[in-house]
Amino acid sequence: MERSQLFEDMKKAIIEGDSQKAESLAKKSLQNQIDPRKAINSGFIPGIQEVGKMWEKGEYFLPELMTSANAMKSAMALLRPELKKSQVPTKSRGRVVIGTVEGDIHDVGKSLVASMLSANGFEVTDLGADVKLDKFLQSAQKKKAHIICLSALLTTTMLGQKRFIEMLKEKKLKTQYKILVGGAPTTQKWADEIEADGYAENALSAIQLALKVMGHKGSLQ
Ligand code: B12
Repeated sequence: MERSQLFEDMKKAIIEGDSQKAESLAKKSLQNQIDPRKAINSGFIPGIQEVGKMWEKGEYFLPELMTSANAMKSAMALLRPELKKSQVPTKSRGRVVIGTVEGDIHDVGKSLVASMLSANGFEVTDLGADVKLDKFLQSAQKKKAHIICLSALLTTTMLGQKRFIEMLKEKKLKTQYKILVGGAPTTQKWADEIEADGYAENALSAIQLALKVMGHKGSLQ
């Protein structure tokens, strides 16, 4: 099967919320030795993005959104271990605490960023979704993290990113960590406004950003 057709089918499986199909296509891409990052970026992500557009247009409702998100998760569950296998460097590149901020249950993008960071040599503590701001700080202190990644997918919850940075400033801890923000409604402008240390619009640029703030000159493996 042509790669472009495979990617098209992956997109379709997510749009149709067909978990079984998404899994079998993920398996097929691995059998055909397609880089899992390519399968995610060219097949599955365009699918979930299309679902977002259909929701905006009122063509899809919450149940469809959920079945599509589940199909995305099924595919990711198969591809995630392969991401790790393919490229772990031997030396740790830094410790990262990541989560989706409180009030927000979207975790697909955050989990993707976490998997890719870990595949690229970062030691990642994934706190999950709907994470209390205090918990980010407690975990960062416990793990002696270098980077804290805050994901937010809602215009309401992105304010949690701002509050977290304010909290660090109040506690005079802002300079101890590099704070990275991301998620669909966030932008570089927003990151500058709230004085985050960086913003990235997807998982690949998130790795580059993490390497940059850690002072690693090396590019992606
Ligand atoms: C799937 C989905 C859901 C699923 C989530 C399932 C799950 N377990 O994650 C379900 C059905 C549960 C859901 C629920 C809701 N959703 Co929803 N959802 C989506 C949808 C379609 C896709 C999100 C997704 O997974 N994208 C794919 C991933 C790969 O992309 P991503 O998350 O953006 O992540 C990438 C980058 O942003 C970046 N990134 C992400 N995090 C981070 C962090 C850092 C530090 C960095 C550097 C980078 C980074 O890298 C990632 C990988 O490339 C979006 C539409 C959209 N355009 O985003 C709406 C969307 C986010 N949802 C929306 C809404 C309104 C809701 C609900 C409020 C609906 C409701 N009425 O109940 C609830 C929210 C409940 C809550 N309290 O959180 C709106 C938000 C509108 C807004 N502006 O606030 C959106 C934009 C849809 C829309 N167009 O209206 N949703």
